[in-house]
Amino acid sequence: MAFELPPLPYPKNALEPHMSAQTLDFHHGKHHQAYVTNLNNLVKDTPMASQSLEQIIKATAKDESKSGIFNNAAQVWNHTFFWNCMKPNGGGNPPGPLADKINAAFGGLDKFKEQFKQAAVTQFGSGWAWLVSDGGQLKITKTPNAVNPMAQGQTALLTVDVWEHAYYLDFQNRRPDFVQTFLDKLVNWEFVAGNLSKAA
Ligand code: MN3
Repeated sequence: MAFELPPLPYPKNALEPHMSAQTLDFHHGKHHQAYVTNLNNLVKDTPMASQSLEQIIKATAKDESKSGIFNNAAQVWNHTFFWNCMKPNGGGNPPGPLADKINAAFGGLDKFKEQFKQAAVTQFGSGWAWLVSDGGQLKITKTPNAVNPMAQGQTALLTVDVWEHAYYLDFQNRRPDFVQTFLDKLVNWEFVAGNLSKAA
């Protein structure tokens, strides 16, 4: 059973004006699709073809000789997760229990946003910024290229894609504006809270 590109969880124009249909057309329809196609080609006729993305990511994360498989499998997973981290009319305040955790870990939502944005803006080159649960502790991290928290034993709660293809059509070089818009207008806090409840 080959890996398939999951449909977006909302219509392509549903995140406008914050993320354009054109961006999602390329980012989901071309970039995400390419990772799916590459992964299928790389694992074809191997035992990995019948494994889950999670199994493949964990098995290849620390094996240099499998970096092609890791990069494509992780990018398939990361993008599906990223789409779910957003929703139309997103942003606003996290639900109560998650808000309490964020307050305890970062000193409030505004401070969390500052630190998350700082991680996203200072990831040099391509990569991702994350909110993770690390043994029950909330932490902000950033990773290069395809690397994701699963590879380091952490549970991903929220991510933003900071590869240029994620924002160039809408924001050109203004990554800080993209990340601020993501935090203020797009984050699906209910999805984040659901990830936290599964992690605990
Ligand atoms: Mn991307």
